[in-house]
Amino acid sequence: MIKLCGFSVSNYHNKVKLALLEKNILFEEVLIWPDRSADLLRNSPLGKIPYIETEQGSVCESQVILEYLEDKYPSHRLLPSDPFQAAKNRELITFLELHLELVARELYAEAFFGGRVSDEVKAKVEKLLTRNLKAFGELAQFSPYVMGAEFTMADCAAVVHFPLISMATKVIFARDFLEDLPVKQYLKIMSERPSVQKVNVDRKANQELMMSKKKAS
Ligand SMILES: N[C@@H](CCC(=O)N[C@@H](CS)C(=O)NCC(=O)O)C(=O)O
Repeated sequence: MIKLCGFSVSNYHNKVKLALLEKNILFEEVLIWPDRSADLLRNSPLGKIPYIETEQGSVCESQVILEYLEDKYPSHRLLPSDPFQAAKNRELITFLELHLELVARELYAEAFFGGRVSDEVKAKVEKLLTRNLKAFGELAQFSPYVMGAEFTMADCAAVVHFPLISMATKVIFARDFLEDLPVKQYLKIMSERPSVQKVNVDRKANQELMMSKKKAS
């Protein structure tokens, strides 16, 4: 059975978990903190989670894992079967991760972890996110899913990344940068899916565990 290794507060961990749940793949979850332990680095050389363990070995990087799952378990497809439409789906994922989430991630130290981010970095993030969100808005459909009438791989990414981008920009710039897109309505529809409900319940429990660990240390 596949083991999903990571922690449930992580958006990338939850992206993989959503794909596993939506594809009805049996899996076991193993709690791994990004503590740079020898065991973690052996499975994920950058010390990042999630990674999965399969009978053939481990695989890290959430998008690579999703592609592996799609190849290995072709039922309950998350990518359109038409190669062009599949490419358009991957295009959305690249925009979500490379051009939105990774840019917003620069804010997380101050937005979520009590650190400080320089004014220079904030200005750069504001400029890039403004430009990239406009471009993403040209591609996304929200009808009701990001790529149309079906839940796809792009939704596994969108559902987990939007809330963080929204929260981080609200904390740092006092404005939700996603407010011009129908993201609130989208997330409300998505929150009715059992897979999303499971991810949200597990995330809250993991958040509480993190807080209690922090208090104890
Ligand atoms: N590109 C990676 C990103 C994974 C990632 O950034 N994971 C974070 C948790 S959300 C992490 O492990 N951070 C610890 C670190 O970078 O040391 C993926 O898609 O899996």
